[in-house]
Amino acid sequence: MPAWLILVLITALAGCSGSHSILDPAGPAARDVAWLWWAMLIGFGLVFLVVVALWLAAFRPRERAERSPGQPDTYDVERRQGLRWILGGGILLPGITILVLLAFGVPAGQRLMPLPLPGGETPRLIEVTGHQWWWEVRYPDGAGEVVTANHLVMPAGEPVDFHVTGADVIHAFWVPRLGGKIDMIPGRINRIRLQADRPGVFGAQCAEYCGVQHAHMQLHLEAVPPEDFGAWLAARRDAEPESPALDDQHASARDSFTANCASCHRVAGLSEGEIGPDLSDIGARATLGAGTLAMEEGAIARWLAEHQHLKPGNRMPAHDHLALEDLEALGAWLETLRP
Ligand code: HEC
Ligand SMILES: [Cu+2]
Repeated sequence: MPAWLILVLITALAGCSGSHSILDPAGPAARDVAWLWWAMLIGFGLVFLVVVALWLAAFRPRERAERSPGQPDTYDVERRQGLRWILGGGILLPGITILVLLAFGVPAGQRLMPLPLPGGETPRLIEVTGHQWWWEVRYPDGAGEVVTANHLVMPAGEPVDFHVTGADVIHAFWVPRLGGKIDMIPGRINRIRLQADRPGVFGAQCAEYCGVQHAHMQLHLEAVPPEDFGAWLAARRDAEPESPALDDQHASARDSFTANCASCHRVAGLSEGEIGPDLSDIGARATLGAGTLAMEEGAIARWLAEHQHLKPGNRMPAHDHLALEDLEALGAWLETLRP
């Protein structure tokens, strides 16, 4: 094989792995979808080759037999043959193909549906709401609801039901390696069941164009061992709203938050704003701005100062009226918010 061809193949196949690839399934539903994809690729590849072969054959110059008396008109014979090709290749073959696809596709779709489990138990429920341009994630739980944003943690090795909706326009919830996708429609709750075989981090992305920052609407999804999941949830449910021993700088940053930010953002025990993401555990998140920035020291301050450049048009107003030091202090205090 020539070197360039190997290079092209490697480059093309590189798209098949990675955090957003349906060809690298990590759960039962996604595995069905991947199988269906390969079956369709191979099946339709063969159909394509046959059609091209027939098409080339149709161009082949043919000798026309002279019509001799008593024999049927060659025109009639050819017409009857042509009709057979149309009925066979145009109606029968697609009909069979569609039936075969349905035989595989319907069970695959069934797996994504939140049907009753054989044991009668109900899977854990996670509610996800799409906003322009961020994800709200809620864990309804008898012991008290936990809310977070742009970061979804789920137990691995067991089915989880997702109830999704949209707050403003239509978004779509898609975790390529686990299965999906499903529309998030305002005023309506759609349901999908996903399962991660093993712990890991999986990319998720809004899959329905929802405005200028649609591309910056990523969700960091993490599957953890079930016992860690319980601890993750409990830490957030029972989080102390605030450490009483705030130093002066953090205390004044908190006051600035109450004055400038609290109307839009919730911080458990401090504010109840609902227009922007819940910030109660912002210091423990993986990203900022729905995947726009990686979380690291100083990242929140950078987001506060530059978010309209990093994610132009996002629904948080610029805070140009606050001094850079104030934004830095706000960022430093927000980084301490972790369970
Ligand atoms: C008018 C409402 C509004 C106000 C006021 C507001 N924000 Fe926001 N904020 C938002 C919205 C909406 C987003 C989501 C932006 C996006 O990612 O598209 C956001 C995002 C954020 C994020 C990133 C959150 C995440 O999950 O990645 C931080 C941090 C933040 N805001 C902090 C602040 C601070 C600090 C203030 C006060 C100085 C403030 N916000 C004032 C609406 C607001
Ligand atoms: Cu979108």
